[in-house]
Amino acid sequence: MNPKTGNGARDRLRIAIQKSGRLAEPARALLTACGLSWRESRDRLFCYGESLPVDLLLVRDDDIPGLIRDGVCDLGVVGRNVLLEQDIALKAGGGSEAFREWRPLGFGGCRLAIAVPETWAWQSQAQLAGTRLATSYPAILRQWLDGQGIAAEVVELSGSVEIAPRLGQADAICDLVSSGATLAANQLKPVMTLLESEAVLAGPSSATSGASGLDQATPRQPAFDGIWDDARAGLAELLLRRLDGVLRMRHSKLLMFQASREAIPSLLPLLPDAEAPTVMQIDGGDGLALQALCHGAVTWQRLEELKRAGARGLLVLPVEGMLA
Ligand code: PRT
Ligand code: ZN
Repeated sequence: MNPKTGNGARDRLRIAIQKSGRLAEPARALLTACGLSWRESRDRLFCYGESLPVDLLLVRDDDIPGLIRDGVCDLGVVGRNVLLEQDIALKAGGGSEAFREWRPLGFGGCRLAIAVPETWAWQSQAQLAGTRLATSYPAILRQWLDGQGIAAEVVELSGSVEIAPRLGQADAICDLVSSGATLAANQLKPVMTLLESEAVLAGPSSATSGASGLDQATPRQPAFDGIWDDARAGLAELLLRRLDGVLRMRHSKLLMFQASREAIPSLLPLLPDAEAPTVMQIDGGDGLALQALCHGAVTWQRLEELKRAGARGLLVLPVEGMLA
């Protein structure tokens, strides 16, 4: 099926998210913060968009790239690890690029790492030659091994990868790690990181954008018209704009305070991450009220420094969104 048209022209955008699991709640929360709301179907597999014609399909995360490729869904929220694994596997099987990362979403952070028994004296990856490595990410691992010129056997397992060395199924593993507790509990230690992962917004690969499939460093505005020639192009554009606003504001704070005019030269250097502050005169004299949108951390230490430099009545407010 052609992802450009999917099941024919559509006037609603369909986004696949995980039904249950680590990414399910944060994905919904993020889309809710973008102003979307839904009515849920009785089988809890489909959510009909109410505030905008943007529907949700609740599925297993592994199914998301394929649903985008087949045009069943237009976008998806999925771990970069799953997207990259399926992208490499698809291309290895002779397929062409079908989906790509549109935006990193800032949650579900983890890394895909090689871990070896704690008893190994680890020196370099050359030690992996001739070993058996258990993983649920055979395509990423195989590509990495080939790239390093390491001849090792890849043992594909769908779960419980971390106990494979103890069961004698493998010598070492390649698995997702976040806190490291699972590895430690299985007497394993991480030695190499193959991929830094997080949840991403995935979409069809644009024929006209020229972006490499999973280019993480420079997410580009896709050429929507090259992907959809119906209402979905406008809806995706609207959603991306809101998403960028929400992501940008996530760690931002609005800082409000008062100060005398003379204090301003000492205060401004303490606000290097602030967008041009709004300054208002308050009492017909020297008193000013300032308002600054800070994109960095507004810590207690920073507030104390501002106070020492002459700021009074400091208020720190969360910001829910911004439309530039
Ligand atoms: O049912 P469905 O197929 O949809 O879900 P799933 O069980 O395949 O996925 P799920 O919910 O476990 O993970 C979804 C996504 O969350 C993954 O694809 C990653 O992108 C992301 N993520 C973030 C993680 C972790 N952190 C993580 N720690 N996915 C899995 N783990 C596992 C890891 O495999 C290992 O078993 O947690 C264990 C390690 O955790 P630590 O904290 O002990 O290091
Ligand atoms: Zn899964």
